[in-house]
Amino acid sequence: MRFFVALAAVAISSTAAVAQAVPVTLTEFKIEMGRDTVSAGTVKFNIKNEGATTHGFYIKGEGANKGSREIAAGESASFSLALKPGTYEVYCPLADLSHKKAGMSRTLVVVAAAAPAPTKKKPPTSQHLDAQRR
Ligand SMILES: [Cu+2]
Repeated sequence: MRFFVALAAVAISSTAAVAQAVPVTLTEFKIEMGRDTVSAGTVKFNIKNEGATTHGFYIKGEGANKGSREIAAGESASFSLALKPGTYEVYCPLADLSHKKAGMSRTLVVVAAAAPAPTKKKPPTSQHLDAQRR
């Protein structure tokens, strides 16, 4: 019986863990994001460089510290990472941060994921059982 309960819990948590996709477009010298607020959990950044020069995408904050490879003009890259609630800085790390200073900098806000619905039923206490028998 316990085995089945554990399986059900795994099924529920994997459904909830669907990665959220954030489309990102890089140009001179701007970062555009399809959304700038996401829920905590795994976030996948799909990055396209629509500019005329090489750019990159970096995210920093709340312990996260990760970036894409350098993305040549016209090319795309993507990466995923788990984010907890908080405020993150995203920017282009290239050219000694001169792209960032020129405007390739944004803020990404991660909000707490909605609390999962309670799934566990309290087992009836012996008192309840006694009451039902009467
Ligand atoms: Cu850049």
